[in-house]
Amino acid sequence: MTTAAAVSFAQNPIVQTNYTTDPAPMADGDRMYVYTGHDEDNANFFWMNDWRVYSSADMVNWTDHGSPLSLASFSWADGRAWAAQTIKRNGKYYWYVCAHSKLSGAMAIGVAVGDSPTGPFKDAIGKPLADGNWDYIDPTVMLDDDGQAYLCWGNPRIYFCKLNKDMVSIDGQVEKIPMTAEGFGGPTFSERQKGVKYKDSYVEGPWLMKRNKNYYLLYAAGGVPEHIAYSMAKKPFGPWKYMGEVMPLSNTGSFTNHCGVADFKGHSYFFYHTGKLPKGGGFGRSVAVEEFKYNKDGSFPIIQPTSA
Ligand code: FUB
Repeated sequence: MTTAAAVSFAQNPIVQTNYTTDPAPMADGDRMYVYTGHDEDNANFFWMNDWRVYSSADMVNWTDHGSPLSLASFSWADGRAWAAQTIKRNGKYYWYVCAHSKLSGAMAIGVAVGDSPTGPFKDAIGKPLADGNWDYIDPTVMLDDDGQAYLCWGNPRIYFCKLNKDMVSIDGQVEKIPMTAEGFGGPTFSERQKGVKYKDSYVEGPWLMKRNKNYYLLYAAGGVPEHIAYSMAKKPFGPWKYMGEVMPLSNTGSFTNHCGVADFKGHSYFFYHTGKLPKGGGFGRSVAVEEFKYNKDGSFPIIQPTSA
């Protein structure tokens, strides 16, 4: 019989010493790691230069592992160290990032590799995995039970591809997921292009995951400010069914939100960001976490942010 760890609550925001953004949790061994972006002090835009790592054995006390990955790690990158996610395969850790590309002058998706969850990390291939579009942001990665890995990203549409077993090359074509109202809430992508006001639909920050036999895509939705919504599918590439809100709009002090979900020691955790540190806000964000339980049918409950 597995005994679940005692329920414990971190103080939110979980990091009080830096502005941290776009959390991507990864449970590995006895620790929960969280890979974050990093807002600069007194920023007036997402002028971000590096990514950071934190870990905890109890979800209360967090160790700061510093910044093992930055724009300087990628010869092709010159700005906007935006959202990222790390995954383990065959003892190696692959950290998928997005950043502004000096090759294309637009945004690009890259990948770094390391032998430990805290690095050191280096650019795995010396060039972007995908480059050249302003909406090439916010990569999320998932390793399926059959060994097939998938990568998707994008704002305001979702690009989707298979990864080869090496985790650093794309297998086949990059596809665009159909942004239907059935899949992602309304209005559709083409309606939005014509100026129809955002309501529930996908914006950015996808988080692709599998639990039991269900595939989930959580994402920032709705426009400005963002809430978190999700869709479910029976296959990793859909068709997706819009399921509704996970974290509704509330007074978090940040007009963006960005989530990551992971199980750890028998508990389920939802990470997100707010503007709740002193002098924080839309460009001074901070990672927070809430424990939750899935509904019996596998759907997500409504998760409210810590109010104070
Ligand atoms: O942190 C920069 C950008 O803000 C991310 O890429 C988006 O998801 C939003 O959180």
